[in-house]
Amino acid sequence: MTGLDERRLLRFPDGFVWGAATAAYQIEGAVAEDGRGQSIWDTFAHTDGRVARGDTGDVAADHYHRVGTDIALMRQLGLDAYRFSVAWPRVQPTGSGPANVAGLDFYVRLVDQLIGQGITPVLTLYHWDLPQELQDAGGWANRDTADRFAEYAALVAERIGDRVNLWSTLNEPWCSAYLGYGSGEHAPGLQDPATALTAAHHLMLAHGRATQSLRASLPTGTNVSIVLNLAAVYPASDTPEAHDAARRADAVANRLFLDPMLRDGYPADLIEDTKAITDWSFVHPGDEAIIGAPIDLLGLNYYMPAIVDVRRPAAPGEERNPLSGAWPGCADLDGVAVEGPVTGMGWPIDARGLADLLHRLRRDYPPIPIMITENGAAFPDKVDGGEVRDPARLGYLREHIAAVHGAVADGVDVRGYFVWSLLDNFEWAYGYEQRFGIIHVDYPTQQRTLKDSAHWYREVIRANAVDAPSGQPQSG
Ligand code: IFM
Repeated sequence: MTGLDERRLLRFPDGFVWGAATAAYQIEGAVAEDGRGQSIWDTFAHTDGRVARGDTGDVAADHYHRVGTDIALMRQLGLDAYRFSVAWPRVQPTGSGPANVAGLDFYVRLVDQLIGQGITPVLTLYHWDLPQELQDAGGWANRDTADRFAEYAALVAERIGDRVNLWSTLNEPWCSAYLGYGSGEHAPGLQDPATALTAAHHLMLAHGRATQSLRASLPTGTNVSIVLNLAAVYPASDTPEAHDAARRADAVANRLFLDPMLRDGYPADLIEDTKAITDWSFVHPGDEAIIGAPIDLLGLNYYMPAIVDVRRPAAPGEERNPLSGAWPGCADLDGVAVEGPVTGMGWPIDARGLADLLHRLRRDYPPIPIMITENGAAFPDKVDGGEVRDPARLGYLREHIAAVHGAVADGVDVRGYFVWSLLDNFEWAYGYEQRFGIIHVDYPTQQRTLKDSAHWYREVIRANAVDAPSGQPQSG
């Protein structure tokens, strides 16, 4: 049953944008074509033991060669907008110098075809595929990378700035900095909390510098944004210690990114909490003003909540795990598992975190339009008789879209929602084992099959409404 339950419709405001998102390395393949250079993810994926089963993005969903098919599918779904990322090593194979015309032209064709089909292109400049040469010079631990990024942004803007109205600088700098340089789960695979914080600052500086260079190159009225995966952090109990643990985790996961951009520089408590690992001398006078260059919209990616506490022995039946190096300065804190449903990634399913984050952004920060730029879930889907039954994903999407509706009804300025992801794809260190798509990809044949969730999402888009999860009152 993939239609909407007409008795339970929660309608969105006119003009609400419905989309789907992908990222270059996760879907494109064609890693050696048209002059593309090597990225840190090519290196990482080809290093033994880094990615499950030795999977790589060499072919992925072969989107580079199947753009026409994929845009036809987007059209079939009725998408208003498509969020994609540009691969930096296609545009600048070594991370600096003039544009590689053949590589950049792939995105020109993509954008033109999208527009031709009435689908609004939403462009992200950096979704983790740093040119390898820049990594060889230190990657995001090297301040110069921020300047290289601003130059790259200008090259893309000069070529397609007249056709794309919504630009994001970075996707999830949390992941680039903390998974890349803290826990080492992502490329380049380093494990050092001080370097992770350094990288986080240089990424934010890169965002600020790129925002400046985009403003100089893009037509007036073009929207510039960043995409953050904010964490919905909750204390495991009502003790002062658990509340303090949540404050600290919130500082590294959220306020480090939000405050210099939307308020007045890095939070004092964050600097105090992390003084044992860094003196923050990587922040130069004037940096925070650059990071605070005005943006037009904030992209929010949400998947799951995080429950934290100070380290203590687990109670009977309680599951605790030390917070990984992905939370710099939090080595003495635990993540606490809560009972309840989880996705194929083992991620808890709880849309409350999304609603709380949206309300919190409105409460704690100056007014800014928000777009849900990613939300979705991986489950082990199978094609059966030409169909893919994915009720768990459909339920996840329904619950989260309803949470967005609730926030909109409460006056939070949310302009749109993008499902992650359009297609099954290369899920980073998990390889192809985890399927996030609403469209199934059979990798050996590259056959695409719309899952039930895709059929349902088409109805959501058509109705500009979601059917409320059962048990939730209809609110109009
Ligand atoms: O696949 C990723 C995406 O690249 C960034 N956000 C989270 C997704 C699911 O892990």
